[in-house]
Amino acid sequence: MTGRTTKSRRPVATALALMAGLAGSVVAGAPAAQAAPPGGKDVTAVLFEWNFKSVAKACTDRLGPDGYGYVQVSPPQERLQGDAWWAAYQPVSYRIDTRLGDRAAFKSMVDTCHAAGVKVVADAVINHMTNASGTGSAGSRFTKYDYPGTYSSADMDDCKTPISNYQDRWNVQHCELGGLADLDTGENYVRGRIATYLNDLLSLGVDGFRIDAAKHIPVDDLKNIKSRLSNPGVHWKQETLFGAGEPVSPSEYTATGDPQEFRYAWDLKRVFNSEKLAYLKNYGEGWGYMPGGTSSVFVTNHDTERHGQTLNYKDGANYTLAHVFMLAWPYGSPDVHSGYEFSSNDAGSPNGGQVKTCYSDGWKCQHAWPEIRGMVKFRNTARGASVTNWWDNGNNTIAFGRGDKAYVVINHEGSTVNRTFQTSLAAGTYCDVQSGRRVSVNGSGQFTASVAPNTALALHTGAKNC
Ligand code: ARE
Repeated sequence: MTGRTTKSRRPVATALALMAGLAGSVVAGAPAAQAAPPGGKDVTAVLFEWNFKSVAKACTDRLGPDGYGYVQVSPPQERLQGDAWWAAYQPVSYRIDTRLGDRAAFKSMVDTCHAAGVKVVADAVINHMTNASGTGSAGSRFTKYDYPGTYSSADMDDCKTPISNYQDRWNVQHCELGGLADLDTGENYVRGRIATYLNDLLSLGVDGFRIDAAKHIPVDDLKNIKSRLSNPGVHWKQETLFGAGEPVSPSEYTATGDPQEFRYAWDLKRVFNSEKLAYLKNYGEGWGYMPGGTSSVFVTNHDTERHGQTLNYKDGANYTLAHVFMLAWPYGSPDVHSGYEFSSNDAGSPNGGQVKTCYSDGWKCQHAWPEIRGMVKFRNTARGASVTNWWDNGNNTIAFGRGDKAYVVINHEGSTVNRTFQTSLAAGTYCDVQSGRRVSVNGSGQFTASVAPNTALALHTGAKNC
């Protein structure tokens, strides 16, 4: 694209109109500028099945410098043995010792990430234990329902059969998710034991949790557990899949923290694959989603990238541009999933979780993709600024500003768009963090640019020079 200053010689009336335009009327239906989770930098990089040593290096080399607020690590508690990624979701004990690293490696990672200005979210599997027997990743012998030193069969929930009816609250919250031994989180000992595990993680410096299978835990049980923490206000993101007509609603979980809004990711796939980006003008509460200020969002996660309900890394520009939109749009707190190539759904991460370098051994490093990482500081710079200056072509090219802080163009058409865009940015030269080229905004807040097919252009006041 070429950015050049257009000399505007317009009658006063138009200039006044332009001034109004400059003010950038807030776009009706767009979400209000959302509150951030603690710290003001609300983007989380989910380094899925990365070992802790590699996470620490990423914090120093990439996540801190790029402005990520959080890194999320895979479940650190003792798990089933074996490389399959889903072994992590079958706890054997709450000892921190897996293929990803032991307690010392975990603590070192937290300290290193903190030194890089990145907070740490731990994926916490507290709804259940295993659907197997054997020896765990830390050497603990166990059988289903009996986990010596952690739980006995007396601590398991009343229903010993798999969940069979998502229309039945009791079934969903007391039976076994996929046959996994369900903990009786209504019981005092279990609540205390879970709180002890989470407090142990907090003592190692953890700043937040992703509560796995949260909808299978009554919200009152989660409230009780959270009340027992050394930091009851800890960042608390909850995996709560929306289900039409289901009695357990994700919005119940705003009582304990940030529920994840899965519809955001499911609908993004549909819009980017087969509908019109122009429909995104009121994306968020305007589409019936939960309030953005307490919602966690993503383009994909480790389940949905395998099961097809969302876009995934195999979807090319649709996937990349969906991230550009998510990070530019003021709804929710975004997770950027960063995983690895997989040909089978069970395949565990390469090299035992060690990342020698991005883009090798199958590591995808989405968090480091230029189109994505450049939008993290865009988001941080635009925090608190509402959507302004929305424009679309009625189809798959959209553009919008974030007050006088930022402006983005997303061209999901098959042809180049070349036009003069109206922003609320101050005059000056900006770095397009998508292409690395300079763009000049004139005194009327306008710039002219060509944006190639399936690319974006993104300017913000924190990036003036490329
Ligand atoms: C499964 C079986 C085990 C078996 C294992 C290995 O349950 O018995 O031993 O496979 O063969 C992940 C995998 C599971 C795996 C599990 C444990 O995805 O296949 O177990 O690890 O190894 C529901 C829940 C939601 C859950 C999804 C998968 O509501 O919380 O199902 N997602 C989380 C994690 C998963 C993880 C688990 C939970 C378990 O993100 O990675 O499982 O810890 C409707 C409902 C949704 C429901 C959805 C699918 O849409 O509205 O709520 O999601 O159906 O059932």
